[in-house]
Amino acid sequence: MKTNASPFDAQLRKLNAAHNKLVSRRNAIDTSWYNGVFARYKHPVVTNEHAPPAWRFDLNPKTNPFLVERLGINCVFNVGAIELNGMICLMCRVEGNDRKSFFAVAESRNGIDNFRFRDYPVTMPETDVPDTNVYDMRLTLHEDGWIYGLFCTERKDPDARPGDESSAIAQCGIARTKDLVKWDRLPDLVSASAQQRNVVLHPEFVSGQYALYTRPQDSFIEAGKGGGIGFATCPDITRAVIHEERIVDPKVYHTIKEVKNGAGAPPLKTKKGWLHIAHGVRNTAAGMRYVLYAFICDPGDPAKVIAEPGGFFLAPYGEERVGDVSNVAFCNGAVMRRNGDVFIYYASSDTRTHVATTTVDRLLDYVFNNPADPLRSALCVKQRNELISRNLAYLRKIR
Ligand code: M1P
Repeated sequence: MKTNASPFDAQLRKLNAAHNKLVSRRNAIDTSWYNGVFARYKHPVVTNEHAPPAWRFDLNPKTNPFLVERLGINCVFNVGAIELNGMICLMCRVEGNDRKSFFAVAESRNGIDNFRFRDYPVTMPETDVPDTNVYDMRLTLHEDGWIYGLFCTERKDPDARPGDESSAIAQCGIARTKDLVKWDRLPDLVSASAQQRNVVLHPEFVSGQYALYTRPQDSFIEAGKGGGIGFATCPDITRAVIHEERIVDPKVYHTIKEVKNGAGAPPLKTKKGWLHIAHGVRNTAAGMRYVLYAFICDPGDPAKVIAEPGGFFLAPYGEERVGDVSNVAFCNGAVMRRNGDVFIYYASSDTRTHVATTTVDRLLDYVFNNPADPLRSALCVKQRNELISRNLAYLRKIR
């Protein structure tokens, strides 16, 4: 049938149809993957293409006769996550074509597909020192009743030499809300560390204080001396000052976290302890490789690691390996439902966001029963031989 639609209208219809199709698409478990710990899914849950056309195009033919994309979206990754009013809400790091990131909430009822952005991104108030870039928010529903968003605020290094347009200072921004819409910005975290990224607020008071997992760093990229996931407390989150940052999970030579590591999602409260999904980084000839790993802290002492399986929990797989920053898996948000289902949101290669689903029982089995890294090849062979011997003996017995 012939229509009289203008090229503008026809193109806009195409854009809207493609967007609707994408945000309504069902997701399904990727059955090509199995490790008994978590399920992967066929499709990412949020991508740059999930951004509504109204965020990218001027939709008025008078002011945009060629329907040109005015403000492109490059990628959507590193999401905080929370369950609110029956919806799984992701606090997305949305990066425009101009490289600046901002926050926007995408929500879904089942946590696996049909994520839709709210009409507007988050308007995050600034402190007296404007942020150049903000990213990687961790959402913590704290027992004080507020939802906190701790994120990285990045600004140009005031001491950068003339001509150096790359040196930056990363610090921890803090804001709080009740609804993810209206935010109160609090002063940035004050610590002795030159750089501070990947700071996570613990959901409960510890000895009457707010408790933070930190990542003290000497320089923007390298962890430098010491390094690892730190732990610190402060009495007042509205003027958060920390002094000692005790390293609770250090970086370790020749492991998946030998260059640096960082806390990920706020820890999940389980009957056996505080469960963490963190990230570890090692160097390779092709650049840094970021993977996720897991550990659990004492139920009564969230600064004491009681079990940590060796190796990675989740690494980039298939197409996840390639993106703006390839070979990166990164997690800063997970949701545990009342029934024990766990949704782990992770980004691949600083480009798109995926979900991995599991249950708290499987995660506890993983952290307590998968062996620790013995740190030397000979001991790794011994560890594997013991597994094989047990298996062969078992198989002989049941045949
Ligand atoms: O590019 C990989 C990640 O690099 C940084 O993480 P970290 O501070 O541990 O090095 C962050 O910029 C993160 O956003 C990014 O995904």
